[in-house]
Amino acid sequence: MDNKAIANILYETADLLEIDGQDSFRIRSYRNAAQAIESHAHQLKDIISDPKQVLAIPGIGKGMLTNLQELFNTGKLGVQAGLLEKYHPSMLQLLKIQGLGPKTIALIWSAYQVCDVDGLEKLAREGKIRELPRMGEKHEAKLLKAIEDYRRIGGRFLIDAAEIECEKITAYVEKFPGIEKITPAGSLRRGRETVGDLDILVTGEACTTEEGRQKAIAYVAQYPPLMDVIASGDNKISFHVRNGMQVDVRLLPPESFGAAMQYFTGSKAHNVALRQRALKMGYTLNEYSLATLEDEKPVAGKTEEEIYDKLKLDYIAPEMRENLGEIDLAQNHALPSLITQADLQGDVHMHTVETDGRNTIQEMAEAAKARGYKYMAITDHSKNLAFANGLDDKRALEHIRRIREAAKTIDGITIFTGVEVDILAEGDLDLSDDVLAQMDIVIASVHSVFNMEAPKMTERLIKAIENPNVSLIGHPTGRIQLRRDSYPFDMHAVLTAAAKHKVAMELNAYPDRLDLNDNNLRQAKQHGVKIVINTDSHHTSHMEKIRYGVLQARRAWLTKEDVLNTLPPDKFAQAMKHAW
Ligand code: DGT
Ligand code: CA
Ligand code: CA
Ligand code: ZN
Repeated sequence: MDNKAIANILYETADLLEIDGQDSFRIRSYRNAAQAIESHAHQLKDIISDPKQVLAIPGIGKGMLTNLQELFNTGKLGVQAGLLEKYHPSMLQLLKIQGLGPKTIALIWSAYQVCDVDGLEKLAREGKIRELPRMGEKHEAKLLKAIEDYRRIGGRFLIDAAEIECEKITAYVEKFPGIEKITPAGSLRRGRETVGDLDILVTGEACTTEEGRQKAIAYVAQYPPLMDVIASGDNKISFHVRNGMQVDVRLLPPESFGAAMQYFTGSKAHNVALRQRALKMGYTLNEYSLATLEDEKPVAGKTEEEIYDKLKLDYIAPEMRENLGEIDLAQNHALPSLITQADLQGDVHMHTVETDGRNTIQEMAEAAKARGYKYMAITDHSKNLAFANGLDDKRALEHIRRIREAAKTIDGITIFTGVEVDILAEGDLDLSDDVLAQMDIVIASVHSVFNMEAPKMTERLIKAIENPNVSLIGHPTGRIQLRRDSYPFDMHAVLTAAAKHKVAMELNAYPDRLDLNDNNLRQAKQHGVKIVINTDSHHTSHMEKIRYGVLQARRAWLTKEDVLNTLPPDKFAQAMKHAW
């Protein structure tokens, strides 16, 4: 059990306690502990035998220590198990519906014993929600709208959540004897920003006979977080895990593994185009092999590479397989050389304890250096973000002085001074120009007043771009995945202005944001606008999220040349002053 898994159990317990109407102090203690463990530098499993070390973690007291010891000794948390027995696990699903809190869920449960989305919708349509205390027709209508939204985007998961689930299942399945390889396919392998269901492919000696596969499937069916089996067949099992995610596990003999990887990675559109090409060349292509049409003799199937090769195509990276022209490029040996994580030389959007971050300048710099970066930047918030304790002119100047001081004490990495300055409603910036002029990097972002007509929002963004101190626009569309849409604006006009003034656009790699997204990035490239991939880290542990940004950049076919933070430090610094 790693820290993330433990944190998830504690978060879930807190939600359940809240549904159960327990006192807020107790609930908070679980959330605080979850947060502390999630961001703790050491794995709890390595220190659990030493209570002193565990108690030294802020937010963990004696009671929580007992819980954690129980968790490690028995693999279960009694409190959580008890609550899950009392309430159905699908209640946790209801928490994902906008505006539906644990108190209301508990109220509905006590009145109607309903704890799933379908049941809830039925109650609302029958006018039964309005009859509850403190509820009315308005609440009921709002709930129906929220259920509708939930169904539209719900059921999809952020890429990091899908990845974590995939890792957990992999760790479980690989313990089965005779299983040699377990790989994600589907949208997760293509790096899509959200994932509908998980497709996991498994191969090895155990998958070569019907009997072996049945045994392996029976083992998968015992996966502890499994909630219900949707379907189970000769070489496949589909099930739900507790958070509602569907997982399809398929078992293939080694000679078919490449064909299955190709088929189940998709996308569907890419597969259809590829199969048509195969047919024209006298082959059939399915999840078992590429075979001749005439006598169905397999000519490829063990690896994806040999399939593409037999179809006279260069190997196409999974992120490009969306049938957007990649097959033609592969035929003409003209595929772009996609950016990789190793190309990145720095991460330049980071917050510290000075505003709403959790680590100091030194800690962030050391962490960036440990990742092998040549440079990084500290870019704390400006005063408009009062809840984040944003900087005014005076504090901003003091802060850059501190950043310069810190830079003197750390070798081997360039620390740029910077700020993430708010773009105010009229397009003015939240710090004075002569303060901004002293920064190496100025990220300008919208953090408030999202409800604006598109023309006004477009003007607002362009005004910020025209400020000569601005180096790049942070999370340019403002969307929060599965929660908040982009604010409306004219992307074409904004990108045109950005190209004219040589202001870069951020690809914010934080999985909830991924902003710009793959489509926007492609558009930015067409306009000649350069990209900076950043994590917007508020904690040293966030820096690894850079890879989700790289995946989106690859989905947009970006190369090293399109991304400014692949440049060496001096060239990058010039680029932040419009020299690119
Ligand atoms: P998702 O789960 O909605 O995020 O998206 P995918 O791409 O993972 O889609 P999924 O799970 O329905 O199917 C996995 C892959 O299997 C898909 O990318 C391509 C392949 N596939 C599924 N259905 C078909 C089909 O009808 N024809 C072909 N050629 N391939 C299919
Ligand atoms: Ca899928
Ligand atoms: Ca699937
Ligand atoms: Zn921001």
